[in-house]
Amino acid sequence: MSNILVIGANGQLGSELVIALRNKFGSNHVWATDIRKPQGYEEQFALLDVMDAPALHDFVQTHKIDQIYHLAAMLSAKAEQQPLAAWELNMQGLLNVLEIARQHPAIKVFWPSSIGAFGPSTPKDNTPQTTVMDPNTVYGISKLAGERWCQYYHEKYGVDVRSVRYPGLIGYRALPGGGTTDYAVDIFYKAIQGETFHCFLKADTYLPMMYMDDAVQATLQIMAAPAGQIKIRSSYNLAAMSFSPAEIYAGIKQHYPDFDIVYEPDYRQAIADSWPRSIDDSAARQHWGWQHAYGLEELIEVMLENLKIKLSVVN
Ligand code: AKB
Repeated sequence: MSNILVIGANGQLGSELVIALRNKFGSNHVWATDIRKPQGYEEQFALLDVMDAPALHDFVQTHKIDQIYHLAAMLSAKAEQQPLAAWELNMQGLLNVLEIARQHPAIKVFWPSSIGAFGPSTPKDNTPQTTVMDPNTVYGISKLAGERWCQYYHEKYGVDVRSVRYPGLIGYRALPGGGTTDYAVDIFYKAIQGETFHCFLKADTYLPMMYMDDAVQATLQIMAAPAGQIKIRSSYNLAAMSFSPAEIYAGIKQHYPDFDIVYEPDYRQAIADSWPRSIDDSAARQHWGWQHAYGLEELIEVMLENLKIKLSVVN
């Protein structure tokens, strides 16, 4: 039985992935770690900073860890405000994890890349797995460099590292923080709370997106696949749907006819404009059987249903 370490477990993806990993492997085999304690009681939680390499090393040895999900990172919009801090966290954190995996060959690593690794010269529609990548955000540069490091550690040292390029992730359990695609989560809160939504992207800005359950399934699936099926050791394109603010607004408005939106694009528009509109993820589908379950309609249904419950509990 595996012993699993999730780094950055309090984040939007981490808080959902920990639940899924515990369902699969048993609670006492999954350590959730972060630099702050989560709200409420949490079993098998430890404070751990990925930047503290000796502490990370001790933790891995003490708990006989053989799978690491390294999710701690600064996202695209926030990273533009603190470029050097973002570079330090996003790069050194990954290198610390890869180094531990190099020293402990039994450890399998998951590390998320992103559509942010693409850039303005990348073909925007049905973006191929292998193509021009010229990211012009700090986040994107760190993701592209991270992909190269993953492939390097795999080829030079045999590290079993696996990665996907997530699109924007949308879930109801935890809020995202500091991303360019975060609007697509926030819009649901505003609709349910009866407020006008101020959208920081233009109405027609198409971006690749994914419901959180699909993202979690993809993560479990790529990590469970036999090593021979993982033919790409930088990072796999991954897709489910693409939509614009105008489209998701129209879908939500069918449930909340009085819901209003105003478009107030800010610096995040340039980030979104540098990213693909849609992604070709056929390699992930062929190599390890990836399939998504949620499109825009299903996403809207499941988000509204669950957020209504969540917000009525909170209020
Ligand atoms: C962001 O918007 O920064 C992230 C991402 C697409 O990687 N959600």
